This record gives sequence, C-alpha cells and structure tokens, in this order.
Amino acid sequence: LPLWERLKRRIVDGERKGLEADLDEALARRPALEIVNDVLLDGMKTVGELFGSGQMQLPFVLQSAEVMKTSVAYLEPHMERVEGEIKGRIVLATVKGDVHDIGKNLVDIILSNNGYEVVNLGIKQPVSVILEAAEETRADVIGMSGLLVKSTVIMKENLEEMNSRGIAGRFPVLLGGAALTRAYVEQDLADLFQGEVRYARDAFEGLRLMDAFMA
Ligand code: B1M
Repeated sequence: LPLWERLKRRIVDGERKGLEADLDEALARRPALEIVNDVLLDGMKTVGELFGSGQMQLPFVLQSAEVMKTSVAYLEPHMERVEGEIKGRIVLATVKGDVHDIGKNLVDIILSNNGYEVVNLGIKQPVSVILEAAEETRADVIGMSGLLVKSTVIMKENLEEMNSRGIAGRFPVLLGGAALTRAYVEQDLADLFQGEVRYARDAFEGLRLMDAFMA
C-alpha cells in the first residue's frame, strides 16, 4: 500500500508494528499537523463508521484509539510552536461520564502550540471540579469536550450550574465534540446561558474562538 493508505490502515486495524518507521517517512514528506488532520483523523472516522454500523467491536476501537494516541504523541514534537507571551489560559475537560479524549487532547496540543496555557483536567470531570480548577487557576475560558449524546445534556446542566453560581459572566465557554451541533450550542444553549458560549467544530476553530475571546 502507498504510505498514506498504510498509515490510515494502521489506525483502522490498530496495528502498531512498524508505526514509527511509517511516521518518520511521513514526516519527511509532510508537516506533522497535516499528517494528523488529513491522514490519521480519516482513519478514526472510518473506525467510527465501522463501529457505528456494527462491523467493529469495542476492543478493536480501543486498539485503534491507542495507535492514534501513540501516533499523535510521536508527531507532536515535530509540530510548529508559536513562541512568545502566553495569550490566555483555558481549563479543558471531557465532561462527566465521558471517556473520549483524543479530540480534547488535540485541542490541547493546538492551543498549547499557539500561545495558550492549557489546564487539561482529563476525562469524566464533574462540573464542580471544572469550576474549581477555573477559579483556582484564574482561567480566562472554560472548554468542555464530549462525544456522547448524553454529554450534550451534561454540558447543558454544567452551564445551568454556572448560571446558578452566578459565574456565567466570568468564564466564556467553548464546547466541542462529535455529538454537538452549532445550532444546539449557539441557539439552544446560548439562550439559557447567562454568559458567552461558542461551538468549535474542530481544534482550529477552537483556536480561532480562543483568539476572539481574548481579543
Ligand atoms: Co466511543 N463512541 N464509545 N469510544 N467512540 C463514539 C463517540 C460513537 C459516535 C461511535 C458510534 O457509535 N459510531 C458512539 C456515541 C454514540 C452516542 O452517544 N450517540 C460511541 C459509544 C457508543 C461509545 C461507548 C458507549 C461504547 C460502549 O461502551 N458500548 C463507550 C463510551 C464510554 C464512555 O464515554 N463512558 C465508548 C468508548 C470508546 C473507546 C474507549 C473505545 C474509544 C475512546 C478512546 C479515547 O478517546 N481515549 C472510542 C472511540 C475511539 C470512538 C470513536 C470511534 C472515535 C472518537 C475519536 O477519537 N475521534 C467515536 C466515533 C465518532 O466520533 N464518530 C465514538 C477522533 C477525534 C479527534 O474526534 O473527539 O470528535 P473528536 O474531536 C474533534 C472535534 O469534535 C473537535 O475537535 C476534534 C478535531 O479537531 N473537538 C473539540 C472535540 N472536543 C473539542 C473541544 C473543544 C473544541 C473542539 O473545545 C473545548
């Protein structure tokens, strides 16, 4: 198979053997970030489709996710980094009940490489922990990720909790994850939230929105 097809297959098949050699070859040809976005994410998309249609079982999805994570970790030191002053600070978490973190961690990488300080709390974080971390670190923005449909409800509850604590105006909120839609976030949730809440389709939109929040 040609290199790009082979790399994508590694993600889909969860095949680690020889991964580094292929990634080195890829790095010689294209920037690290493009490899992640154009090749590896395409593999994860196929995994999602196969899993969703019952053609792939969960343990294999987990293996694919591991190869994805290993690949991103291998490529990360090769990504461009903007040096200079810290532009702002974001507390980032996957919401309560949700273990998906590949997307959140990509957001972490993109923001960290572009001048932001990221306080990455990890997965399955209850709102109390997220809000405490935001207060303690004096974050400028709160970012929540979640991929399950259930997580879209949790995000709504989290915003309501911020309303009732009277801190909605203090922390603009960035939301992302596959189960969300722009309309749900920027119409439905924006209607009930007493602060600013925005939807990011991908990590790059997350970066643009961070820049807008901080402007
Ligand atoms: Co899960 N899973 N999974 N899973 N899994 C999905 C989400 C699912 C859509 C698959 C499917 O059915 N087709 C489905 C959800 C269905 C639903 O809710 N309606 C699903 C399910 C059902 C489950 C379990 C319930 C399965 C089970 O146990 N029976 C279980 C849930 C466990 C739990 O959370 N409590 C589960 C478990 C897992 C694994 C552990 C095996 C693994 C996760 C490993 C890990 O993350 N460490 C996994 C995976 C890998 C997936 C799919 C296949 C791929 C997700 C992924 O990493 N994509 C996924 C299919 C899909 O999403 N269509 C699926 C790549 C990643 C880069 O994309 O995270 O969307 P994503 O991030 C994007 C954007 O969304 C955005 O930027 C990124 C790109 O730049 N973004 C943000 C994300 N967060 C952001 C935050 C921001 C800004 C942008 O600002 C704060």
